[in-house]
Amino acid sequence: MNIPLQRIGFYAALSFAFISPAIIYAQAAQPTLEDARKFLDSANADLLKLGVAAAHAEWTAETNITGDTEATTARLNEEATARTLAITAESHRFDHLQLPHEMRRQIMLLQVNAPAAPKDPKLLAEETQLAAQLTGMYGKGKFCPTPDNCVGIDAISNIMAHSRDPEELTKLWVGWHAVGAPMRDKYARFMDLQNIGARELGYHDTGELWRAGYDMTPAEFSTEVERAWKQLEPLYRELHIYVRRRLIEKYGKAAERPDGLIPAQLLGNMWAQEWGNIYDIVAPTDPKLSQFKPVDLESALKKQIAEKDPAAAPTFASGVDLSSDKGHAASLAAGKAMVHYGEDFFKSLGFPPLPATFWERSQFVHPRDREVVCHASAWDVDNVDDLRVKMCIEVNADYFTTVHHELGHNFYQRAYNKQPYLFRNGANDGFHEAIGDSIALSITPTYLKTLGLTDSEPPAEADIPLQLRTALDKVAFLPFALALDKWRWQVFSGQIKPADYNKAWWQLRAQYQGVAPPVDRTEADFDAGAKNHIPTNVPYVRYFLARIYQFQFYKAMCDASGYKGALNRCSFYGSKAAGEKLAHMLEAGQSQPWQQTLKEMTGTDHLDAQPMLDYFAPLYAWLKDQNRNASH
Ligand code: X8Z
Ligand code: ZN
Repeated sequence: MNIPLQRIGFYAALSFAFISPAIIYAQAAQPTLEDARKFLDSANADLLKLGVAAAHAEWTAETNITGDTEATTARLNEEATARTLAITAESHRFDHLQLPHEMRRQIMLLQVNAPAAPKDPKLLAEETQLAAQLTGMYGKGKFCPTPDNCVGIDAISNIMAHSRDPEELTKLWVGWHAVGAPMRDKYARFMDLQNIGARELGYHDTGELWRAGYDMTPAEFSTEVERAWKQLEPLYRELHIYVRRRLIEKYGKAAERPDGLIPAQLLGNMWAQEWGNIYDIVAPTDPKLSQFKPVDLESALKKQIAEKDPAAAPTFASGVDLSSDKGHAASLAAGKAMVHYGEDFFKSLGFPPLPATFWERSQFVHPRDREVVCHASAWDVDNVDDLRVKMCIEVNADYFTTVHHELGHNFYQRAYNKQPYLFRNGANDGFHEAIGDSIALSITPTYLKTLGLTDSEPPAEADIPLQLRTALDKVAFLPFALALDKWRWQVFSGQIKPADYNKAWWQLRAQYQGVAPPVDRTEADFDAGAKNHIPTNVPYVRYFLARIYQFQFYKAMCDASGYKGALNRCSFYGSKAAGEKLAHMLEAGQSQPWQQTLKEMTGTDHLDAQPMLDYFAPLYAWLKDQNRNASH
């Protein structure tokens, strides 16, 4: 769903409705409480109904990219957006009416979640077509080293995670980034059209509209984000200095730049957003620490899945053609087995199992016969219980986390399904992104031992290797998320012009992340377009918030479970008390300001990096020590 703000990584149905003539007629007179009630009842009912229709089209398009599915999605979104805009405009009738706070909140949410799209039907149609095209272009993106050998982003990501050949990494990086270039002009126009819509809604630009959805002013929100980053930046800096040095030790000149930046292709991930895949390169060398290796989750999962499920076993056997019927069935069984680990965690907290339809309707692996959007997402197609994931699962550590992440969305969606439609959403979008991750933080060695995925439970001295492995994913991500949306906010505000898209992209990535592209880039490239959330127009600062919230939630659930030790060793698996706490937060949806929901969950009413800093405190001290010693 490509309607700005409504289009989120997991599926949330569109907000739109039509206004009944009776209500329009009533407009002439001073509206009453009864008018407002009728308006909201009708809005909630219509939004739900039309949202479901749009969701079916969107699901079909993303699991089968063709010109036809793309056109149908664009048309449905166009219709949906037009109606959403109409109902949003209509809601202003009640701006000055005294209303019970629940009704006032629904109206407020309608207004701040309005789509950034022009009223002019021609321009609106153009915008929705561009949105669908850009999504399709990314989904179909491939790198073809030779004409008969093309690879998609999942296969490339797999190679980048494991390859230690700088030339191969550069080739893959450059090859994939070519998907961005053809998007550039379409993207520039798409941004202009959204801004026309945002201005019609009374905002300076779409970035400001996006930042208006946090129960505070857009300016206050920017200040909050900056404050949290300042809390965490010193930790990131130490990590960056340490990792850069170890990469230079490994790769020599290929990793060493005089400007102190790290070449982005060397960090184990196409966007250098999470660095856990290069743990082996940066692992502590001190034998007291190096003897404790974090669990090799990929091998452990493959072994256990093959043992438990004979149907999945051929996935890991050599010589099995995974595109054969047998091979494909095995991949599917392995994908489902991965999802069962995640479901099992939620069940252990007291949540009911996923519905049977989840297992029938989800896309767990890449289908053999068509193009699909592989980027993981979680859906609730009927906004009640038609939960699904859409992924191209492979058995590895990254997907193990992603499975928990996506199920976090699904369990949230189901938990708030008793709320009025306008409240069926995360407390804010950062909450939605944080739920599954806060569960995945419980994947400790103790938990893995419970599951039989490891037989050793390392001692306290092993915390540094493990913390480093976790920080490479969790901490390294923060400035990436920030740079991405700073870029987009500046594009929306006009501070970055299309002629400077790429220059500004790399300036921000250098400034926040301290990374550089492997080869010189020009304005013939459009590197932002090679990251899913740019062409699919999904706001990204939500993931920055989520990285921080997840430690707040995790600590709250650890406390509820009665756990007393060091935070990073806590697993609340099996704790009904933690589950109750979580369920209470999820059920509230967006029915109250997120600050209140957070306070009920954690005792704090603001984004707070402290639990994350506490979690990584031993690592921070260790990194400073390493960096100090190295500079002597
Ligand atoms: O897009 C996602 C999820 C779906 S909401 C798979 N994530 C971000 C990304 O991949 O860039 C999760 C972490 C950050
Ligand atoms: Zn997500």
